[in-house]
Amino acid sequence: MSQKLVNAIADMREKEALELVRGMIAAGTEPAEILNAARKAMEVVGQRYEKGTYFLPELIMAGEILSQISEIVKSRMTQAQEIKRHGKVLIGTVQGDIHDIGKNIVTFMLDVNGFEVLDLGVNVPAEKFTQAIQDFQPQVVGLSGFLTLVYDAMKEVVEATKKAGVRDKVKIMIGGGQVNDEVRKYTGADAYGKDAMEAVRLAQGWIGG
Ligand code: B12
Repeated sequence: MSQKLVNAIADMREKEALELVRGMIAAGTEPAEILNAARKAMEVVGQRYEKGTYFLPELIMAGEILSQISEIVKSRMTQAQEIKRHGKVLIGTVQGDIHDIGKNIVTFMLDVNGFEVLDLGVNVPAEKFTQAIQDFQPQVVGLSGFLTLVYDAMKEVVEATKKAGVRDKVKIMIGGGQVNDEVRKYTGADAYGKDAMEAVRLAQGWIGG
């Protein structure tokens, strides 16, 4: 079932992919398994893009299919359980970058795992993060970025929190694309997470819950 879903997404068969997701949910499949299949499909899409068999329209289409899948999964999950909130996480894709599929999955997983999440969207300048830290008062800030070009923008956010005097009030985690521990050191963030579950574990470690 999961492999069928991976193929349907990777081959851009939107209607079939969404029907498969609905069927899997009805059959009681774990949301994590569905999201994992979606992630695998995005890897295939990325490889095809790198090989030159897919182009930007396919990337956009894949993004739209994935957003719809996460909407379906999310609506079923929130129906099924009353969520207790443990703490606040502020998240956004840093300035210069418009990739948001990975961030949206992280937001979704934090949300269903009991965190109140404020998502600032994409292409978010450093000042917008610091302003939101003051207004929303999160314990954790998540910075997403898929372009290697935007590591400087991540570093700028960390620097801006120091200038605004709020660096010691928040833990900062980064993730997306090729982000690794070297990037974390470069940016001055507290941790990096390779996927959405890691983001949840980090937030749980810092906030509890
Ligand atoms: C879909 C996609 C797009 C879509 C984005 C749609 C959208 N709404 O997001 C569109 C078509 C818009 C796009 C545009 C571009 N893209 Co693009 N895109 C991709 C693609 C195929 C998939 C990325 C994705 O969403 N993956 C799915 C998610 C689920 O991946 P994931 O990494 O598993 O996500 C997890 C982790 O990253 C982590 N995570 C994410 N954020 C965070 C945050 C925190 C705090 C934590 C802890 C964890 C975390 O959790 C996620 C969930 O588990 C990649 C190729 C690839 N193989 O990755 C290229 C890719 C990222 N794009 C690339 C490029 C170059 C571009 C463009 C510049 C192309 C162009 N010439 O215009 C533009 C960028 C414009 C801009 N300023 O941002 C390059 C980047 C190269 C580089 N090293 O910088 C890639 C790698 C493709 C390539 N090989 O060339 N793209």
